[in-house]
Amino acid sequence: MALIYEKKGRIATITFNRPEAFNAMDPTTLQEFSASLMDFREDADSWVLIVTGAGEKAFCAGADVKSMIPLMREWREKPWLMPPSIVRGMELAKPVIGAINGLALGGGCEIALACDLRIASEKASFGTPEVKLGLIPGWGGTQRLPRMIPMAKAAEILLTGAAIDAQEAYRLGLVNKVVPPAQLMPAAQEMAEAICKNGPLAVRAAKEAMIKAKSLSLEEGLRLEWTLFSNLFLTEDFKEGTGAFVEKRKPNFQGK
Ligand code: CO8
Repeated sequence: MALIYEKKGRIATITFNRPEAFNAMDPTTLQEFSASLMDFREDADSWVLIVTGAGEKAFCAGADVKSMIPLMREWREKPWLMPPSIVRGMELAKPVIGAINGLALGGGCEIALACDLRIASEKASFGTPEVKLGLIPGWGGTQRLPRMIPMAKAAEILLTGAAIDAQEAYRLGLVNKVVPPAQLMPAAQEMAEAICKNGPLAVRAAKEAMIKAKSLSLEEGLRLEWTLFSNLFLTEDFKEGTGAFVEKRKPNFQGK
């Protein structure tokens, strides 16, 4: 299996599983990735997604240069052949945690950047080597990176194609924490569980407000926040959360 998609309680996990090719994304993996994202999006019982790679060497070395890149070239001339864009698939209301276990290069780095939170193994590294292939990132790298780290560092990564290690990524604020390899999945799980304790509709509203803030004026953003805030008063989760606080018990959120 090029990709493993599992669900346990409220947490779903996608694992890129082509260790023989540094978990590079071939057409099958891309299709399975898109299908898993769509399933997670529609599944009312799955609240948080963790994305990781099999083994300790690679999270994902990007698009498979041998099988995927030629196909992408074909799609350029026949855009109707394009599968659902992974970028579109990752525009999820629900939170996504990247558990970056090793090399995250090209499209792999871009998938990591599209996650809301990133936990890196000490063995992780991040880079956009597309320029070495005569390409540029096509899954959001040129757009997300300069919005996430200082422009000079983004330019260094995007223009030289050289990767940065996990500690440098942490220093730049690109990852939330760096942990030893054995601690990676437990740390991602712990973060996912912490999120799952909260009202899921509130978590999604917070994510929406936060992401949209980047392309709105402060005035527009404050109005959006007020609309999302006001809408949450109408939810069962709001009644449950406030009721549980007053009754000094744990809330039992249903996402309604
Ligand atoms: N594609 C295909 N095969 C790969 C890839 C890849 N991206 N990465 C590694 N492999 C394969 C190698 O071909 C090799 O296979 P084989 O043993 O059959 O020859 C095997 O993995 C081991 O690789 P190396 O021998 O090169 O091992 P090293 O330890 O020397 O190096 C690296 C590992 C650093 C991962 C190196 O292989 C490398 O640089 N790989 C290419 C990484 C890269 O350039 N990624 C960017 C690809 S382009 C991209 O992602 C664009 C995304 C945007 C698309 C937008 C579409 C809409």
